[in-house]
Amino acid sequence: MKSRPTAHRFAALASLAASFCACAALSTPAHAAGASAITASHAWVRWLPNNLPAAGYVTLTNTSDKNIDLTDVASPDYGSAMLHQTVSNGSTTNMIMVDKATVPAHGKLTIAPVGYHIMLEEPKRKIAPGDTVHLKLRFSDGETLDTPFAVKSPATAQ
Ligand SMILES: [Cu+2]
Repeated sequence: MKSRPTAHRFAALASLAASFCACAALSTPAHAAGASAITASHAWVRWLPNNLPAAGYVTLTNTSDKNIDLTDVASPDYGSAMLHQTVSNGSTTNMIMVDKATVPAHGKLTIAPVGYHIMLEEPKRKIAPGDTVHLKLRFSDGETLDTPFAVKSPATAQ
């Protein structure tokens, strides 16, 4: 994950996020061949105007009998892609950077509004609702999923 905390709207969390991200960057993903245990569905991006960060959402299904972590996200369409989690502390809601999210064995991880999201910043081209962007999702078993995400405006997104 590429850390660009200064570009983030929630600057108060930047130093915390940066320290989390440094740990994640040091871990080297293993590369293993084999059948794909993870499948992605309902992949979409909530686009926002005025260069505000976009958010990627996806449902990940694990057909294996072991927990598998989503450990990294990258995109040819954005300069920065980070896994974030929305957390509520009583009356306030913030988001923090996380270095992994677990897809349980024979289960699903739903990356959806209110829970996790993939924060997307620094678009490398003009991206608008109706476009398709690609995210590379890397997992703890060495698998990488190159996944198309449908770009939607907030008005049409569910
Ligand atoms: Cu975020």
